[in-house]
Amino acid sequence: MNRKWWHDKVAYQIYPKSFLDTNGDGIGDLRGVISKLDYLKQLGIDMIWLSPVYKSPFVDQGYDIADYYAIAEEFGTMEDFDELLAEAKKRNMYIIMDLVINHCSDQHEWFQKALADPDGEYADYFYFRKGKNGNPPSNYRSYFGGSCWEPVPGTDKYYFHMFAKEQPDLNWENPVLRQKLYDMINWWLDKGLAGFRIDAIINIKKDLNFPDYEPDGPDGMVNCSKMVDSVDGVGKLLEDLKKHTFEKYDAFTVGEVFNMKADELAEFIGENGHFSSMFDFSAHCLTEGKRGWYEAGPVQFKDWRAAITNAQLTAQTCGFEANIIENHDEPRGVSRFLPSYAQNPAGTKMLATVSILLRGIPFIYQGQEIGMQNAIWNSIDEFNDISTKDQYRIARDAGLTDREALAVCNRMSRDNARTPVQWSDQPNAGFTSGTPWLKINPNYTQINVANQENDPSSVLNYYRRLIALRKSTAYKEVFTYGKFVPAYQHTDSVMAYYRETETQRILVAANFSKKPVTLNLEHPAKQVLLSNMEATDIMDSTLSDSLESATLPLRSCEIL
Ligand code: TEU
Ligand code: CA
Repeated sequence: MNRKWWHDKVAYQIYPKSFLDTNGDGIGDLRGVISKLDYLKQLGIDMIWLSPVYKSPFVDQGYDIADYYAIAEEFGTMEDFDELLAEAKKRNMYIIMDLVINHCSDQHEWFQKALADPDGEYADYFYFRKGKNGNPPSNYRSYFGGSCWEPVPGTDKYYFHMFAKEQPDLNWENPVLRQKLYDMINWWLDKGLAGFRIDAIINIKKDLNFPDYEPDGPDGMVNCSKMVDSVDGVGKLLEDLKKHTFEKYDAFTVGEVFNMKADELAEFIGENGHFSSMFDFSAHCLTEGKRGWYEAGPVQFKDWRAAITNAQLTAQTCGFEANIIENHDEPRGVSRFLPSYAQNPAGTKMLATVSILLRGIPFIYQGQEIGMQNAIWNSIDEFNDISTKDQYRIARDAGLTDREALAVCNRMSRDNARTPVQWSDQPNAGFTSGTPWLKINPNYTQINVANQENDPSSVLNYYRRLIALRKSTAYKEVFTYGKFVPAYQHTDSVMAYYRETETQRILVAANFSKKPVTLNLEHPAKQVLLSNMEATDIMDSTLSDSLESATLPLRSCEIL
């Protein structure tokens, strides 16, 4: 496998709106990001993914772009952005942006021109289609609820959108549009961007016949992902995209890809794949119901372990996946993947260890490094997220009471990840001097960066040690290129694996149960590199007594 500059990088996702506000309007901004570059550098971060900062009406928090060449006023100016690039460069850090090109905002000039002339050239930048017998052209349900088709005012046509109606899908069959997108991408790369995280990209290929499918819900509609599953040819589009843009710059790309066909991984991230990497969502998809997450139950440990193990084994046959615990679309990992008795600092460190040392590129989501958790939401009105409101509505329609539907939103809402970063125990968690745009998790008085800075045993300082270990001269090779080998999978509650090269073997072992567990070591251990437990830990003492240990006692994370 050819080595690439990004293989050994550790990345961090910033959701700018909730990161740090510097002018008191309650909205995080680019100056806030600039002011925390040293903090991120100290954490060990090499690469920053900025969720969208382009001009947008924010119907879907910036994933609805009105101008690909402009910075949202809320976040600052192009000068701020250029300064961010320069300051990152000074620190040897890379910036990647979000690339949202399956759709744009209905406020984008292209769409406005299309509406003004529904038979003109701009209408062909989108999918404008006539209805069928007074109905929309097909029976697809959009990801955010309701039909994928919205009437074009004053005509007998509809336009197509897989997300909100304010996010019309772009017509990738149109070469003029494609060239405009390529020019835009190259314009950003010329500025010095290191690459992109590519949004919802699998959706760009449509079946131009838009055939009806068997409904999957009482609304008579079918999830529009059904069309994505059924159509071929996305690969050709992706290859063309890469050839005209990323490839020329040796840019790093990480795809947000759901609904890929199982045997296509190598085509996506192999040696000459469409992307440098793509996110492994296999553990997150465990809670994906047919019509979204409203019907999903909690994640079972064994399913979680199997999902990650399988993803690792598959990925290492061809390339590098990007590993996450959470992102801006998912609830907080600590609240989701840890049993309630382990939702404490020791458990948080355990989850971090298992995830960060996997084979692939770790992406840490803002606040994860201090163990931020889901918030408690008391009413549906406290949420801002468009998809949460839709899932609540579907849940109510399906017969759940307000309390039950609210409970699901508490567990699964995307807003759990979007509450502002907890910087200190000062008012508004040090995020803003104004009124925060979204509620702050009241646990900020305990969980915050300032508290953890000075506590050597904090989650934050553990993350620093963990990342430093991964990147250390002695172990960088094994953690970057070492094989992933699952271990102790017969145990009920232990997630364990080796990372190995020809000369090194490292065991990562985590006990998710309430009881202590002792592993009979297959390979005697020589040294403990890192433990999520305190220094007095039984594990450390056992091993220092006899440098060749045959057993490994793992305490339960129930112990605080
Ligand atoms: O998310 C896309 C997404 O999460 C899914 O809807 C996915 O395409 C679908 O489940 C496939 O089965 C991205 C962003 O991360 C998210 O924040 C945006 O809201 C969305 O795209 C629209 O741009
Ligand atoms: Ca601000």
